[in-house]
Amino acid sequence: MSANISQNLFEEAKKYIPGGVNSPVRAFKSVGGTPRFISKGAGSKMFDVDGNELIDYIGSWGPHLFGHNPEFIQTALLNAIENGTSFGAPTEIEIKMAKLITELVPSVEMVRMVNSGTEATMSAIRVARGYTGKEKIIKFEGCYHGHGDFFLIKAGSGALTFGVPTSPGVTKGNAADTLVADFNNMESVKKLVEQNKNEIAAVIIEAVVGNMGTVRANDSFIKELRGICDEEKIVLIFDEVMTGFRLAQGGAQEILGVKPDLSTFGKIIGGGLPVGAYGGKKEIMEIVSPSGPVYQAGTLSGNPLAMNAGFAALTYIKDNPEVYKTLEEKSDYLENGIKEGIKSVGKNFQFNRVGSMMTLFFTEEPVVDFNSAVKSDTTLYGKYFHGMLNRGIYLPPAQFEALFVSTAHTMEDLDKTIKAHFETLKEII
Ligand code: HOZ
Repeated sequence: MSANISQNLFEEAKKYIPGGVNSPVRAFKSVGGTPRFISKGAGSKMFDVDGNELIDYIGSWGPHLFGHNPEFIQTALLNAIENGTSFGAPTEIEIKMAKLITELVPSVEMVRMVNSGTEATMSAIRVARGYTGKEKIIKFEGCYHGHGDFFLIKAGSGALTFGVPTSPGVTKGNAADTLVADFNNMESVKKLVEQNKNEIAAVIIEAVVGNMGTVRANDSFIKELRGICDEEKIVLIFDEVMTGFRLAQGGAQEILGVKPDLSTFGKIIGGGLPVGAYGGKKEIMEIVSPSGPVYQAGTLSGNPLAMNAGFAALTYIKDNPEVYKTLEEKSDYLENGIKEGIKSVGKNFQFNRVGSMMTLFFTEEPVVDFNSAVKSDTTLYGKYFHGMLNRGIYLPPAQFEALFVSTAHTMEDLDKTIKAHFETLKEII
């Protein structure tokens, strides 16, 4: 598969953009080789500038539940753009969007739009601190909540991929207010709560993690976490930037049966445009400015293009709840094929899947938390990634990420993927 044009663009990009990319994982650094520059997406496919057609399992890291560029989102955008791109003043679509989110996610009674998942998580923490009058937060090792200073401590995703889970530039002060617990380990949470009595404002978690690869919180763990937050008056925040509206209409909280106090969203609520949101209990959200004292603002927040695209996506989900059944069937089919492929080479590599999010870990021990995830052989993942890419399958260019199935993936795509998987494993094991 030729990548000459991508290679030239990458060299050019590196002169003007740090590392040649605007977000680290896409540079292919952990898998080696040349990142593909994409010229177009349609349905389940992406097309690179070298003319290669790729079956895409990133889907812009989650939002493309219906594949690339579905007609109903194009139409919503084209209609919106006729009326202007940004006003910095309220529009009616923002109310429709907020109402729809509160309808689909019962724990969300009020919601504020922002421009990215990072903004959403940073703002949710500020609100939790303002609401409780406390300063410390608990996050989980390997969970990633965007690149806000106080989250870049033992973080997952790109931070983990590049081996600097705690970034330079994060001050000691910021780090001191962030306590790190072990995912799926209630004892570690209890210990921190005990040691920091009445000081913890919030616990933030990806209840189904996408950013150390796919890892689901145990039912008992997440219920106990809810319990301890209630007892200690700690705001429980679910980071649903990846899982919101992807795993179910009501996100990870719906499938786990636990209601957080605040939730953060991104990706799909912009239908593929840059957007984020945080929301939750009215009593908490009402302290956000201008109804309350906690300041948070943004000129592009509630941007009419993003709102119209997102509203089209969420309306589609509301009107067609069977999309989740379709996603489950397709994902299940892919899972079976992948597991057969693993067996065919006599290995027991772990495959974690929750709905249409999944990860093949190159380790034979169950992956339930950060420590078990990092046992994966990342060199082998790199070989696997390239074997698949050479066969036209585009996977996350890092072991510690999820891959995403969309309704646009056809049976032919899935069969082609499974065939490529068998061949690649045979080649690299
Ligand atoms: N690490 C991000 C997803 N978990 C990747 C974002 C991007 O490169 O677009």
